Amino acid sequence: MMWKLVSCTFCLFVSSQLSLWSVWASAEELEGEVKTEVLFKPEECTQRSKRGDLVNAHYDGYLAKDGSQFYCSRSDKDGHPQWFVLGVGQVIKGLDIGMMDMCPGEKRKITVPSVLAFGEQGKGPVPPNATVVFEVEVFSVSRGPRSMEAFGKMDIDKDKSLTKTEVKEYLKLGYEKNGKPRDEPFYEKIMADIFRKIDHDRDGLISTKEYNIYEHDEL
Ligand SMILES: [Ca+2]
Ligand SMILES: [Ca+2]
Repeated sequence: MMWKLVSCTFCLFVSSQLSLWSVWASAEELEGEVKTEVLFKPEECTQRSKRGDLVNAHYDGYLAKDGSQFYCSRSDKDGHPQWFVLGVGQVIKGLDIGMMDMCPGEKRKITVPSVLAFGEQGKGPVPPNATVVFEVEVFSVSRGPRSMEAFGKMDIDKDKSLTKTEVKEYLKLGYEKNGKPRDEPFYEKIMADIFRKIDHDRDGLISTKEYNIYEHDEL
């Protein structure tokens, strides 16, 4: 099948997740099954992704009907892999489901029916009622950006709020521990993304309340 590039600028991420939250949540009630096919699985699997994990991944999106490509994170946003919290509606429902239980380094092909993707309306280059296919590659899986255990580790001065420096140090440690230290701009991009999503009152700090928004979830 010919994978034709249509657009790489289309962004799946929900910039204001809260307003669309109910849309994703209601999709749960509808019929539709996500199909996953493992394309590559590393021999060693240190950490499997689960709900609430911070995941770093590339994914390319295609329309199932003709294979045309509508999204590619490899060329969008300077080619940086995407960061998101798995299982909480930061990506389309089908990816939240289809990306569970993945190892760092694993690649999957995930087929998502429209009810768990862009629905009856479609979005941007995705037409109404379209089944979509994602080719996903996971780079890292970090446990519990939303676990209070992780919060405690990040909160170096124990004042129950996280500064950018505290979060950055935590991320750096994670990358260095995995033998993959990154440069400063890399961390800055991640920080901007994390604070945009979590620091709802925009005071430059992550409070326990902002952090713990998903506390009812099984983390
Ligand atoms: Ca602190
Ligand atoms: Ca805040």
